[in-house]
Amino acid sequence: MTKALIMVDIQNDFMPGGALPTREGDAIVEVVNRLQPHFPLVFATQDWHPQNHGSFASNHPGKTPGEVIDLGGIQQVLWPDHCVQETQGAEFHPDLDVDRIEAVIRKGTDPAIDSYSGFFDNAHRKATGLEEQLRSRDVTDVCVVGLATDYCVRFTTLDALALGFKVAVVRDACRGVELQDGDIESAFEEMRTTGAEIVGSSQIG
Ligand code: VGL
Ligand code: ZN
Repeated sequence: MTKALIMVDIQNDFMPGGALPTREGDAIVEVVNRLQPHFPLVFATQDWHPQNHGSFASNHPGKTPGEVIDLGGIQQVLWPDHCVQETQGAEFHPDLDVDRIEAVIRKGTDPAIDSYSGFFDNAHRKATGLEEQLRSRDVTDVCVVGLATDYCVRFTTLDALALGFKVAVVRDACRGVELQDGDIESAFEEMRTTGAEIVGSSQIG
């Protein structure tokens, strides 16, 4: 049995003041840094969009962030431009410890489809390589932390469960977008009823 920590999208644009902020997203950084030494393996995902990405409202004339469109046959929430490749907003938070990261999985690179999950695009057509990375190191248990609870943390967790990993999500090491009131709480509830254990950071180690 091997455990891995998966740090989801701990990037500047998801921090307060960023392009797509989560409330108090910066508060998770010290919690995540404290958790890292408790895991033999640490992975990170990075939202990494081209400027012409289909999830950006700016690429759909007349549309505004928060609206939902059909993008290649699936429902897509439109977002402000965020995590554009090679920009400062796409970089990890400057205080995040990155020295122990085994691999960074970049996602959302195809302009035609979004990728909330660290494992697959939103239509489950293409894998990112994270599953192979975990399997090749005999990982059986994953612990998910990061941003945003109601999007990328949620879909990464649901895919990890579907792939057969034992999954824990650290509540105080996650923050959400909360486009609608209650989105964060329903995300935790969905992850829990699907099979993830929702824990506090004090329960780790
Ligand atoms: C995310 C919305 C758009 C996330 C990424 O990291 O949760 N949310 N892109
Ligand atoms: Zn994105």
